[in-house]
Amino acid sequence: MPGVWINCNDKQTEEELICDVDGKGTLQSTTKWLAGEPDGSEDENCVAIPVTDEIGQMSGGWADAPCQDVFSTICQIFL
Ligand SMILES: [Ca+2]
Repeated sequence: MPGVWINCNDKQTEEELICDVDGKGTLQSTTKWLAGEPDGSEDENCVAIPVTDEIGQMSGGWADAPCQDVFSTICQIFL
């Protein structure tokens, strides 16, 4: 699953999602998981937005993935 990182993880405590969008590491209260996600338990502790096709269209939701996967990172997104 290719994707882009959004700088959220549950490395410290499983299922406690910390998002470091402001450099402070805030516990995330709102999530946008895709259907069936998160599904990786302790093997997948970082959060990505999957890229759904070869032109880079994003799925719009989140999926957990192994933190060592090499993806690009979103720095800012306009909604
Ligand atoms: Ca996890």
